[in-house]
Amino acid sequence: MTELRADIKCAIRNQVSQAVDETLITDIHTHIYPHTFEALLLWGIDELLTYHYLIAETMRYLDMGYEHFWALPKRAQAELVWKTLFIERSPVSEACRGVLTTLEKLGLDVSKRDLEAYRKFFAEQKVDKYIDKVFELARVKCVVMTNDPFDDTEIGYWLDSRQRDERFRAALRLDALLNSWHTAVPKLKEWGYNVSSEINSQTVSEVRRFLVEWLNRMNAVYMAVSLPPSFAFPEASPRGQLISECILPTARETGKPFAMMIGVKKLTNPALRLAGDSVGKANIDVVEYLCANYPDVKFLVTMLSRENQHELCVAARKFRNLHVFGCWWFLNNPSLIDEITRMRLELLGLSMTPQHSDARVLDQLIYKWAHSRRIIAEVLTDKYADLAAAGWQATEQEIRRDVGALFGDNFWRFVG
Ligand code: FIX
Ligand code: ZN
Repeated sequence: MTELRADIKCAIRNQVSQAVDETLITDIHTHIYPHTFEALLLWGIDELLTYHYLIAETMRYLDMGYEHFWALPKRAQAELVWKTLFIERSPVSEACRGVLTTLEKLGLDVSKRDLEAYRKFFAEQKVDKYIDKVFELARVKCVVMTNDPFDDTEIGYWLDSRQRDERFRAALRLDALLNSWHTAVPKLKEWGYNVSSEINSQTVSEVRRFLVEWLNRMNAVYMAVSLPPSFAFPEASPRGQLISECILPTARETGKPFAMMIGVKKLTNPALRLAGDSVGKANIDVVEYLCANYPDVKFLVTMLSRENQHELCVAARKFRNLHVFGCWWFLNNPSLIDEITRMRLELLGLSMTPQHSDARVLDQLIYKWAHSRRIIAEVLTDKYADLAAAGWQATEQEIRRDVGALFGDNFWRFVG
């Protein structure tokens, strides 16, 4: 194989960078909401600074009790994070860097390090126009939310038919149903579903009615759940029975994928609350079992452990009803996005969705996609340069086609 001339690689890099920068993205997993969901939509500098990733990083430096921190007003928490992670030390972590990228892309002077000036800018923003600005800066055309009918606040917005913004698509999140059945039962009963703790035929039928009714109410794109490293299936547990008798038949009946986000150890440090979750290697056999035994069900899968990534790619090579997505949470860092994206392109070609943002704060769309685009563009440049070195020159149109596939077309094609 001949060595590629530097000017050809440079031309490829320019074509790829332009395609990656200009292609509008479908962000297939986030925790953001339209402004009609009011306080559920988090945005602005104080929310950016109190992102749970940054709280975990801040508490590493403080002797302060966790409860003392949580008792502080949001602004005081943000000021403490700012002082600890940005002023007293250089903000080199990915989550810190993300705040700076966001401020810079919004046109604020990061060199001034002036938190009050940044607060003034956000205070001047009108939320509906600001959403437009963020989507435009992030070049995101659509996000899929995380929508939990078991959340006492969120359910009200759905029953009140508040979802009006087509840029925000719904995903029916089922952690309460599947991972906390004993708390789900009384709520389902209160809502008029004739269930009992025993998962008998009546309960199965009523849970399936609940699923279909909420998939329809939300016009949800998929059903989703986060699962521990110990996730097993089949399993003689409420979760095992509910997946087997309710989720999978509903996925088959409606054609809606079942998204499994596997490997999260919930509340390893409960005092950190949302920031207290950790990671563990899961058993890929479970993913392979589900894909093999339910070939007519579509599975969206992301795994939290770096050690699961290679075997997940291999599993996806075996099962076309398995769509791999994202560099989730603790994997959403430049060094790991690079490693995982290269692995996926080398093993799966373009048949996957390389990234989602998991944004919890609206403005994070700006940095999470700016950072990921840069890495994905670099990896794609190398791959197209490898092709060119063998004499295969991808055209600009072909590059744009491929990038569109990675940034949403594959997802929508898989979802159907
Ligand atoms: O289960 C999930 O959707 C996780 O992404 C979240 O629980 C987690 O807190 C997060 O936001 C990670 O980025
Ligand atoms: Zn998430």
